[in-house]
Amino acid sequence: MITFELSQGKLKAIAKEIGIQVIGVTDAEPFDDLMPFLQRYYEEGRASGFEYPVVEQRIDAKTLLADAQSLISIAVPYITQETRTVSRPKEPRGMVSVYSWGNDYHRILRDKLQHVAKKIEEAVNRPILSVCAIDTSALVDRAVAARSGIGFIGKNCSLITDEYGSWVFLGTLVTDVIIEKMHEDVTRWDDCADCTLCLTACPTGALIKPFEIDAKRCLSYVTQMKGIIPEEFRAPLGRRVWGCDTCQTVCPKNKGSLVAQEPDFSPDAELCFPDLYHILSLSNRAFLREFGHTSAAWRGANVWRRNALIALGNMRDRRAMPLAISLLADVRPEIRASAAWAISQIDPKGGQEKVRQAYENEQDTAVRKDMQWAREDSSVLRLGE
Ligand code: B12
Ligand code: SF4
Ligand code: SF4
Repeated sequence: MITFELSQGKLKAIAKEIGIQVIGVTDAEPFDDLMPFLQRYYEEGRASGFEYPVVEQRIDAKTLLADAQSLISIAVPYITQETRTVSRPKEPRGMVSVYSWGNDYHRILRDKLQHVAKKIEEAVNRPILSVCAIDTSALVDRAVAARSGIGFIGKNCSLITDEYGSWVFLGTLVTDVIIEKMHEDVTRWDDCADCTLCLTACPTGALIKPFEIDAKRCLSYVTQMKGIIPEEFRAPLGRRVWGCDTCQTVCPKNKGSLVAQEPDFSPDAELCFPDLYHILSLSNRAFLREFGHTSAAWRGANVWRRNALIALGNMRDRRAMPLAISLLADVRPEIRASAAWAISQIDPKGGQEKVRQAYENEQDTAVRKDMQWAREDSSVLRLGE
């Protein structure tokens, strides 16, 4: 017979007091049954490189806290009423994924979890041990959340809550307090039933089968990767400059979901649909000043500049030609390559001579590959229509 130090009722009361809408608990037993699933993900080369690299540590919260007894999982919604009504600018703009429209969630969830820890300490009347795990820790946040009973795993891989759909951030408080669970430790997988909308809608086929992703094909990863974007992903990127929401926007489980009451996640239209010319004009410092408070800045300004060029290419915006031509001489290879590609989409005949000249001076083999088209007979060039 287990003696709980904290009842589920008391934990729910703490959550309510702090303003956490979705909370669950599981014990700190390792996630042994997740191991083969994770191993396959790494071995098949589907990992993005952003995941914690040691699989054995990912399934065991005791690597974060040796005396761990319970894992408290929270889901914090980020779609506010303003998110739904934010006006989409008419002129061509880039698109940022909704999860980055407000302030960086890492700090917000950490504050909430630390507050929970403090309240638990008061409730159990002893010093407690606890560690916050949000996104960057070894834990697989979705697996912890699912076993805690706060939602189900969708075929798009997302953790989907009954109240807020998948538009939630996840965080875990690992603690040495023995807490009464609110649900059985059963991961829900069946709620999608026979729906397959996300699998069909994914622009790159990154959802290789239900519940399984090839992260390297996911456009969210592609917008965050460093270097030159492989050609096959450039057209599917469309106007995306950061993240991708397609497999969530098509999901019927997200229809009619409740909205968050979190001022930190209120959107700023300039940041949601950024002016691509403005992005290309920003210095590193200015970029951080404008975007540094969001979760979209951690890879630096350069991935944004590169993505902005790809987006301008996809929009076939002729006004971008002088800028794209000037960027053929940029010091960064991914900018030169993306500029050459954008020109090939917007006005290949008009830009051919400039790109051909750039090719002659180009030392980088990968960039040369993206300029190669300009050496072809101009009568066979695509017009970008
Ligand atoms: C690396 C990473 C990425 C990579 C890879 C994504 C991926 N699906 O793995 C990239 C850059 C592509 C990415 C994209 C996104 N990400 Co991300 N990402 C992570 C990170 C850091 C690790 C993910 C990981 O370990 N993947 C490995 C795979 C195998 O695990 P998983 O998909 O996370 O979860 C699977 C297992 O848990 C399994 N599972 C669960 N229980 C059980 C039980 C058993 C028995 C078994 C066998 C399996 C199993 O089911 C899940 C689906 O397959 C997590 C934070 C964290 N530490 O967990 C955030 C995280 C998953 N990302 C998040 C978000 C918001 C996103 C995006 C929506 C952002 C965007 N709009 O662009 C997209 C969504 C893409 C998608 N469809 O998954 C949130 C997800 C919130 C939610 N509601 O699910 C997380 C949890 C961050 C957070 N703390 O809030 N991400
Ligand atoms: S985030 Fe976009 S690219 Fe990634 S799996 Fe979902 S729909 Fe596909
Ligand atoms: S779109 Fe359909 S299959 Fe995909 S996660 Fe939502 S309900 Fe499940």
